[in-house]
Parts: sequence; C-alpha cells; structure tokens
Amino acid sequence: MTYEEALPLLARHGQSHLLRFWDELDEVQRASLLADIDALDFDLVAKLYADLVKNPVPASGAAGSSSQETIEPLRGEKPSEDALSEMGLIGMEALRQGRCAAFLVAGGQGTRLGHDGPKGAFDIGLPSGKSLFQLQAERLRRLERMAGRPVPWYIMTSRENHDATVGFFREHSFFGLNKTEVLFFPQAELPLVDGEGKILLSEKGKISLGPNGNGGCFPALKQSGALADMRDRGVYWVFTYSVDNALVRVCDPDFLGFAIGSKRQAASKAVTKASPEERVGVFCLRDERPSVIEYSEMSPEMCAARDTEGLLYGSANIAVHLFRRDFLELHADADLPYHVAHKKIPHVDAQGKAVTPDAPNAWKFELFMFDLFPRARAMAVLDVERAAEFAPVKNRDGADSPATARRMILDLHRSWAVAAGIPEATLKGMEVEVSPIVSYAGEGLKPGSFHRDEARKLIWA
Ligand code: UD2
Repeated sequence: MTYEEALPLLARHGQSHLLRFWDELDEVQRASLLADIDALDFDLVAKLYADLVKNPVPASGAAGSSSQETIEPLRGEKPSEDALSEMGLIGMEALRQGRCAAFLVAGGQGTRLGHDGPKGAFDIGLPSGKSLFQLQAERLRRLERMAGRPVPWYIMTSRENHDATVGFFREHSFFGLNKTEVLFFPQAELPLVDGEGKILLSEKGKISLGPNGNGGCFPALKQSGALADMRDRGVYWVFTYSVDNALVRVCDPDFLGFAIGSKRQAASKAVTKASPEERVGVFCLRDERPSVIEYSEMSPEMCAARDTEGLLYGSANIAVHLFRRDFLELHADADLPYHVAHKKIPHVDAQGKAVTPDAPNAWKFELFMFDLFPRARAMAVLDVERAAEFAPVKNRDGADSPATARRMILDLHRSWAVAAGIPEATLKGMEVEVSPIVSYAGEGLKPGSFHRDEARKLIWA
C-alpha cells in the first residue's frame, strides 16, 4: 500500500491521524506503518467500537441484561475413582494411537505478572528453577514415554512474543522433545482504540496493536495450516489449554478418556469456584446451550448467588478444554462474539509525546475460546481437584502468583512422596519436588525414586 492509497482509506474511516508524523519517519518506519495499515480491518474496528463501546449492550450475563435469555448453572461430573482409571486406560490407548495433540494458547501479554518475556518462560521459583514451558514439556515427555510415541505440541504465540518464545525453546533444546513435534504459529492482532474510536499509536510510526484474545486460536489454527497438519497426523482430539496454569495436566489421559466416553464434540475441566470474586469464568447453560460466562461479565448478583451446595455458579472454568478436530474444522471461522476490556495503554498523543496513563484510556477487543462451546450440541464437564490441577500464575504477588503456584506444586509433590511411603518425619523441614519426567500425576513413585539434598533442604525425584 502506498501513502497516496492510505490517505483516502484513513480519511474514510476517520483515522487520518495515523499518518500525522509521516514526515518524521524514516523509510523503514514508513514501510512498516503502511504494512500495518494495509493489514487492518477498519470496518471491523469501527463495528466493534460502535457495538461494544459507543452503544454497549449490558455485559452478557449481567442481571437485567436486555436479552430475555435464560441462564442456569451447569455442574461438572465427578466419576468414581474406578471409572476414572478406566477412562485413563481409554485415554492412554488414544495417545498410543496418536489421536491426541496438545494445543497451547500462549499469545497473551501477561501484563498483570509484570514479566516482559513470554509468560511460559517464567521461572516460578521451584527448587529446580523450571519455567512453565519446561514443566509442560516434561509432562509431555512423560506421556510420550508411557504411550510409546510422541504427542504433537502446537503453540500459539502473538506477534509480540513469537520470536522470544521460539528462541526460548531453541535455547533449551526443546526441553528434550523432538523439535519436529513442536510447532509454533502467531495469532492475529487487533488495534487498541481510545474513547472516540480513534486507533492509538504506540510510537509515532507504529499502530498500537494487541493479540485478538485466546479465541483467536481457532482461525489461527486453520490459517497457519496447523489444523490440516493435525488431520494429516490422524489427530482426533485437540487438548487446548492456557500457559499460566502451573499444574496443568497436558493431554491428561483420564480427561481424554472422559471426553471419548462422553461422545460429545467438546469437553472441559472445572474446579469449585473458591469465592464469589475469584477471577474465573463459570459454566452455565444460556438458552440451554453449554457456555461459560467470564468473571469480567458476571453481575455481582450472579457471583454472589448461592444454593444449598454453595455458590450457584460455582463450576469454574480453568481453561483446560478438549475439542474434536472435526468440530474445530467445522467452526474455525465461526463468528464468535467479541469482548471488550478497558485498559491502561501507553501511547503517543497528538503532539507526539509519549503518555503512560494511570487510568484506563483505551479499549481492547478480544475473542474467548470458550465461546465455541455453544456451537457444540452438548459438552462434557469434568470436575477435578483444584489442589492437583489448578495453580494459576496471574499476578506478581498475592493470589494466583508465582509464590502460590510454587507452594501448591510442592504441597502436591509432598503428598506424592508420603503416598510413595516416605515417612512424614523424613520430609519435615524439607521441600519436595518431583520432575514431571519421573511422574505425571504421582504414579510410579517409591522410596527408592527419591534423593536428598541436605544443604538445600530438598527431597527430589
Ligand atoms: C482465563 C479464562 C478464565 C479462567 C482463567 C483461569 C478465558 C477467556 N478466560 O482468564 O475463564 O479460566 O483463565 O486462570 O479463557 N491468551 C492468548 N491470546 C490472547 C489472550 C490470551 O493466547 O490474545 C492466552 C494466554 O496466554 C493464557 C490464556 O489465554 O494462556 C488465558 O489468559 P488470559 O489472561 O486472557 O485469561 P484470564 O486469566 O483473564
């Protein structure tokens, strides 16, 4: 696109300010700015601004929202131990047949953590110093050893963190995985807009862009060729999950067996919501369709509602899903609803001065991956134990922080050591960490598996 072509296009959309600093830009900056303008869907941005900012409809699920939709709680299933181990055998057989792939959505910017690299590269402070990526890679390595074949791992990045993510895996030799089984691709971006719908500039020659939400993973799967690659490999189930759960059981055989047995197109894991204000989506039926309503869109009444068992909307989404590949192929281009968030976005103002706002100043538009659920005829929700499977790393400190995730992992591994026959007295005053390569979920451990490091007050396997 040339400057002369950009001018009328921007004028038509009221975005002429994007070329305001043209004369101050060098050739490289000009080419990059024109490329970004050429790639932008101005009609979509105008529609999102009009529908979600200018004339917003009440947040979905908010009490008294305009539509007359019905909303009811959707509770998960709790199979017995025996049933679950039966499901585990079915899931492991599916892994042996190469029917399952891991799909990590890792394009988020992790701003709440205050970490500027890819969130998966974050070291949560375990004695081993392993990053979130390494913990997940080693869980896959353990599964591969049990299944006797590799599990392909697709990783969605964003433009901001793609190179750093790929670089981190290369630096660590893919954590021992075969690099032909680890495939990266970026999701699409959307611009940030101010209260008037004007697209922000992050620098004089750069449009303020951000990843389009984890729901951008479906079109990205298709456009990157990853979905076709899965088909060529005979993948039938796509285990889709968030990078920032330090306890995530990647391609969990029990969950895979549960989904296979459900004969449904989609399945998800749930934990009991910890409190009305916990920042998690909740499962529900909206007009009878399986859905999740995000914490940012629940009304206070909905958060606080209780029944005899506790919170009425107490089945919390932990962003651990299984989708059938054919279901994803059917809906890769689904017109999912956009969600909007008011954010503090640094930018340059009309005078070209860099501004770091101390209050939200811009609107971010995002797609949510759980919005695919209503397109499934029905879905299966598996209740799992929070202490064993959900340790979010969201904030620098306090709740859902590296410290709380570290504590949860070490507590869980201590319980594995006790179950393996290590006396409590031996563990007193010691930290216990078990490598995922040695044990996926506490299986196969015996006293002989463990080593002691007195100096570090550490028992490890
Ligand atoms: C997510 C869930 C929420 C609950 C919570 C538990 C969604 C929409 N919300 O909330 O219901 O399960 O996690 O921890 O799933 N990501 C991308 N691209 C993006 C934005 C995010 O890949 O454009 C990834 C991100 O890297 C992470 C995951 O999505 O792996 C969730 O991140 P988030 O910060 O968007 O979601 P959060 O924590 O607000």
